[in-house]
Amino acid sequence: SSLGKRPHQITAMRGTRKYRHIIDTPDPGKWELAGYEESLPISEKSNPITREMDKADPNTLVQLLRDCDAEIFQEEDETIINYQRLYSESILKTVAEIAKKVQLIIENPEDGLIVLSGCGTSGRLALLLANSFNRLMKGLHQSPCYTYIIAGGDRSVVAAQEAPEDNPARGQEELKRVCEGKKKVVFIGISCSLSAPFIAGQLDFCMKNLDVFLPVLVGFNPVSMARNDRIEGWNSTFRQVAEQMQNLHDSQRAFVLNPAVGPEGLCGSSRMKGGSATKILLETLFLVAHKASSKVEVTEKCLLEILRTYERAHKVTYSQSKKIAALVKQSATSLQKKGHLYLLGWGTLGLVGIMDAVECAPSYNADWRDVRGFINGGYHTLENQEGALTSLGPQFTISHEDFVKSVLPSVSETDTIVFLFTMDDEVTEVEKLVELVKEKTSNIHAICHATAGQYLPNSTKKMIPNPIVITWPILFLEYEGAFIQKFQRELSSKWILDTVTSGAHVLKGKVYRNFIVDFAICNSKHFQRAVSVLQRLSGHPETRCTETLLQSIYGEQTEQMRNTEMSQHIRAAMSRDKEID
Ligand code: S6P
Repeated sequence: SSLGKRPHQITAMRGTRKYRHIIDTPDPGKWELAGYEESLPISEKSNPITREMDKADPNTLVQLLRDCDAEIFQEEDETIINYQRLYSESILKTVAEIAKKVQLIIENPEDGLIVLSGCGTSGRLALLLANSFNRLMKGLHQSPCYTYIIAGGDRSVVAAQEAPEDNPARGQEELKRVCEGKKKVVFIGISCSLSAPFIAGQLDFCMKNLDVFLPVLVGFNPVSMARNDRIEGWNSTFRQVAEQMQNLHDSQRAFVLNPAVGPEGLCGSSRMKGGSATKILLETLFLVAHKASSKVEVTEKCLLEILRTYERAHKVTYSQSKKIAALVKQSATSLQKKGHLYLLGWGTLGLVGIMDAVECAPSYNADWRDVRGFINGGYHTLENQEGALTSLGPQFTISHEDFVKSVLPSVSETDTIVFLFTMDDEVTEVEKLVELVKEKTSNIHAICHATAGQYLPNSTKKMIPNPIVITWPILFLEYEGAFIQKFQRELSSKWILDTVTSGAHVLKGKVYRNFIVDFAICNSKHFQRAVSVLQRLSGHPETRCTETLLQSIYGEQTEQMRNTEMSQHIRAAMSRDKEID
């Protein structure tokens, strides 16, 4: 019945839009209606847009994911459930309030620290953002005051380690370690799905030490949808922690920053929209905090100006949809033929490539060698705290030299290589590497960012026949302008690569409707997701689906294992290679 009312609701909603949008933001999705997959948080719902993506061709796939990404910028619709969204007043107000607290740290860097923490993609983004803003500070001759924590340590930056996110005690230990001796700490805990125990532990610790810590929770579900199952070895659930945080919100002793951005295009894949929204939200927040410290008042207008540049980036990026689709197709062909996809990036775009590559293993049960990312200068350019990790094994080799030495000799015509760079990088270096790769495969692609007036040299064009060249307008802004431009390029590359890696796996047959049906169960979130996917596909109740999953993990011994801890199920699942397919 509520569906029947949709046309009116859409008209009403159009009338209430507050901002002139840069992209055509979609009308509210069916997922916003009461009753749509009611028991699931937004981050785990299946997006109605991509319901039939498993049957889509590359062009359609790109359009569908483009529309899902556009939901990030959609406004709240008071006629439906009233989720707060990126542009909602409540969110803008919270961003401004947190920015003021961050500003205090920026102005007193000796005693203070801003800590960004996350698991998986959220942890990699913590590294990327902390480094960006430290660089911004150094450029202003200020002492850098950002740092990051990633569950599992730096090795998780370049290789997926999904298990450490289940450990709240480790989260606390890490937090205590990085904050030692600091008098004021703004702690930003990122958990897109409001679920990671590692982050719950840290927020809990902050709330017990409010004299030093200001905890901020960033994610994309309402608090009432935060995960509520027992955390092993811990006495509260994520939801309880989030509720406590919410209670401290009004007195500004803690903040929850959680706009809804809609379900992921691929069910539960929070690396995609969740990751992009994290980047948009936090970069905006820190940028205004830095502006404020140079005496520019933080106003809603100033926040909106920055947010709009990201909305513009969406439009600019997806104006290349045809070429992106060609890259999706080529990458899928490589993966289908048991070939590889290699992403060779310069500067922070190298990290964006690594981020996308690393997630293919846990997301699609892919081999870590299937999709790999490399960065010029390796760990030196990555600027991670623990320095070079190359000695840990081949999975940890990430420089272009490593690629040339240990991967290139076996590259063949079945492999696809993507170069990721900006026209401000040393294009001659790019050409040198293309020259080497060309001897092995003709499947050479590029994502290249230019500023209006910059053109790719003819010599490069000859080597890379059909590059995706994204030309950005010149931003006549003060010092921060250059950073905004860099952030846009990173996000644009992320959007393209998310689409390429996800699209390629969809075409490879890893997805049924928009459910990933072949993924590795490496943590409790994956276990629950597996049960929930089984439920939605079979229509059977939760208990029966849990039973089926346990059977597929333990085979004969299911009976004895039924009452053991979740961590045991995960260990057992990880020692098998087949889970729910
Ligand atoms: C999701 C990705 C994961 C998540 C990680 C943290 O696509 O595979 O690595 O980033 O599980 O998730 P969250 O919801 O706590 O940010």
